[in-house]
Amino acid sequence: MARPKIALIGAGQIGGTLAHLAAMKELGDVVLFDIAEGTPQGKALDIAQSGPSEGFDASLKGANDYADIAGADVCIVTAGVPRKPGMSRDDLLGINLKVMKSVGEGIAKHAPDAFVICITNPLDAMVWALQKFSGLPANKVCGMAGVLDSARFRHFLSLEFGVSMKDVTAFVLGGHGDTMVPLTRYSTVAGIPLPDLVEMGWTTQEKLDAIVQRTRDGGAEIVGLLKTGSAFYAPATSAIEMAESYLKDQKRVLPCAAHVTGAYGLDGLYVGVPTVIGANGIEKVVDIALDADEQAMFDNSVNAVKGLVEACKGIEPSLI
Ligand code: A3D
Repeated sequence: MARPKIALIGAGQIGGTLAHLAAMKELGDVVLFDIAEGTPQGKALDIAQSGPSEGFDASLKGANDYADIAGADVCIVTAGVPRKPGMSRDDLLGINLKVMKSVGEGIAKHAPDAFVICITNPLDAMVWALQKFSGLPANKVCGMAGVLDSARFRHFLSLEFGVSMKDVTAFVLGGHGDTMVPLTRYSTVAGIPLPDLVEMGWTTQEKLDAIVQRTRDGGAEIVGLLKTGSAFYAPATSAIEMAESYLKDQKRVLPCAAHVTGAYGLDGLYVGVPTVIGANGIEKVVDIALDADEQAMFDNSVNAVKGLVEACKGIEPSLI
């Protein structure tokens, strides 16, 4: 059986890391696509030459022509522009929307059966636009944010409690941005919910609130440190987790920006929710009950996403 084909649209910081991870995990053969001539070719060659030491079997190719992504099983989209210090994700909307148009058309023409994972910011609006531009089924187009946001939350919680990250689970809902909703009562250490850990004296409510805020600001903290771009190692790892669940039909329960219709009272909006990812793409949206505070935070996040979607329609009337 032929190896799966993984097309990475955008061969920048995240794209290069995705290619390295996909090859090392032998998820399939990799095509790195970018408009910058030489960049995807150079990265593909460099990563391929790590193969003898790593011992992986995967081919890597760099491309500037969409024809090279033909028949891809998975497309991961990072094409566009990242943030610089002082910028919000939303500041990227106009420029990255144009990029989504060309990417959506390229995928529709050459890889219409792919499972598409968008990473380009502002995430929820860009994945919405990418699905519209590509015309692919909504269950085959999703966005990566929740896996990263919950990984950040899990990392900070493991530091606070002095326990392995493996035993910390975390639950983050809503849009990828300042309005994301980390749900503490669905986040646990070895199954013990965070509010119980406050009662047990493992931490205080104040410290927990500070961790929630640090999670919301997790991307900006790294932008401030790097100064020249945004996070790329953990974003790449998070998207690879989603791609692997699709390719191996693992049916992982992962939070991602999915097309939500019916659940959470939504009608066709892309927003971060828990999903099941398997061979049919987004196979299920897990609709959990929210209490009044959580619902208010979720509504606030949904409204922020809706505002960005409206802004996209204002710029690109074909999306209306
Ligand atoms: P960067 O290293 O600049 O790579 C972007 C690449 O896209 C560059 O190589 C460009 O040449 C290429 N590109 C630009 N326009 C096009 C086009 N029309 N077609 C094909 N390629 C093009 O950025 P990065 O890899 O650090 O980040 C990529 C995106 O991911 C940015 O929008 C970030 O804001 C976003 N991001 C999202 C998250 C989430 O959690 C959702 C996290 C981190 C970064």
